[in-house]
Amino acid sequence: MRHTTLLALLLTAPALEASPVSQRKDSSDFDFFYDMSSPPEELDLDNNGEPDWKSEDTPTLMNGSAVSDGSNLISLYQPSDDHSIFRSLNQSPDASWTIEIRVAKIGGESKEKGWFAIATSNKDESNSNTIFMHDNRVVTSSGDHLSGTQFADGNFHTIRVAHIQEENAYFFWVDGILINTDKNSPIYGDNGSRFTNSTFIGDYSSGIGGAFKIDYMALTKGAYAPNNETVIAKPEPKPTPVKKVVKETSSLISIGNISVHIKDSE
Ligand SMILES: [Ca+2]
Ligand SMILES: [Ca+2]
Repeated sequence: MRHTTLLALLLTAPALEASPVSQRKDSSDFDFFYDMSSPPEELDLDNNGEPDWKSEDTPTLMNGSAVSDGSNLISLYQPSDDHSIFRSLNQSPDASWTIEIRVAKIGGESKEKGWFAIATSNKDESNSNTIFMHDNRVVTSSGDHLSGTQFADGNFHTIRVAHIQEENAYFFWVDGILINTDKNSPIYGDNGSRFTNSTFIGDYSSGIGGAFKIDYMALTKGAYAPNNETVIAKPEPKPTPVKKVVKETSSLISIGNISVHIKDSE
């Protein structure tokens, strides 16, 4: 029997395209893990002689969590200085990385942008991205996700953000559930501004309110899905937003409609 036909078919068949987040990794295996048993702004896990994080308002550590009481204008961790742990991961627009944060809302009133957010931008990237936690939904540049879910129940919820090797392209999971349409459809950062090489975590703008506590923050190089991943079939995504470039100023940046003053690190 001749196998030429089969071989020809195999050679001409389109290759199945692997998802950019086909690989999985548990956050306990990430490169850097901050369990809030000691202040992250005092730790130097990458041994570069600089604190890995900074905090505009030093959070209170209680029972292994970092607590924000909701009274601070800018709360918790902002690696926007040259030596921060976040900047060790994102040295080009297409650098891939993953951040996972486990957080609970513990009181207060959510504001129009929710009670907790993670904003990120790679070095020299043309735009930035934010994921907002609301009491009953999650919001990204792609719209509302997991609507009707109770996120203000006092329990911990796990947010994972993965930047793949494509400028402005992200995948997100909340409590292990993929919020992208599928594993080949990135959500594109469309924040209307860029703040190259930085991330802002927590209550960093006047549009975010409420008290929360962070159980841990973990970061790693590479884009990974969580081990406990759930992928739910969803309707077709909205059209990909047009990427916009807005120049940043030296000391005042815009995140969406919100302006945030950035302090230089000491
Ligand atoms: Ca360091
Ligand atoms: Ca902890």
